[in-house]
Amino acid sequence: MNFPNDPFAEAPPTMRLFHVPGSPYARIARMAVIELGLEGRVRVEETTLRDPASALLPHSPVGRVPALLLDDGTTITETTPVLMMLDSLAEPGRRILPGIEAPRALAAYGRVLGLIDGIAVWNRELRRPAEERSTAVIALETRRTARVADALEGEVAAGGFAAVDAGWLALIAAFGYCERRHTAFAWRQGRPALAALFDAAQQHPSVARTVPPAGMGSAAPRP
Ligand SMILES: N[C@@H](CCC(=O)N[C@@H](CS)C(=O)NCC(=O)O)C(=O)O
Repeated sequence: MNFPNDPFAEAPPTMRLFHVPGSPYARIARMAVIELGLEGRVRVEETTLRDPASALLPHSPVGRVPALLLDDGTTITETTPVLMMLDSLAEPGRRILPGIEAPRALAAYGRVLGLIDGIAVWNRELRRPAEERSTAVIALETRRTARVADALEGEVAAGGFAAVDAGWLALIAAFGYCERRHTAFAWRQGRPALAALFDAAQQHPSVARTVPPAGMGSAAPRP
């Protein structure tokens, strides 16, 4: 909210949200910045990963995105703590993380995060040279992913994920990643409700403005 004569009203954003365009986790945080109306306060900044010269490393030894660098030099890592911090900057009515008073929404969010974790492991395995891939890991994550996606199909068909909250953002980020960067998973097959929700969401500004680039790519810079 801006007040008359507020000296900070026009100040450039000072907090920095590190991301890479292909990351589904970072996309959740980027969408949250837009949904929460925080673009004037948080600068979304592309970084490199698995790179000793990454601009992120001086702020976070973990070297993963999303990472939110606060004005006092504190760096928040991991998607959920980042969302907690972003929520704290927004007007209460706009918050996106479900609280303990909404256990079903919280469960839904956690389930989608678990899905993304599975897809990330599966995708990482596929990016390894063929002779180094573990068929057991791929099989495990393929089964996990299908199982969770089937559960989500049922929930969406029953009217779930109707509100734009953390679970919704994570759901769109998860299947947006599958659509563009993990095409090994034919997630639409047999999941019409999920596909319809995903397609309708593409018009949403926070979704349309954060579509990941196509291709599996690599997080590391070229040597
Ligand atoms: N549990 C983390 C996962 C974040 C994550 O794995 N991000 C990936 C990009 S999708 C990353 O930064 N990878 C860099 C690396 O593995 O070194 C979260 O919830 O934010």
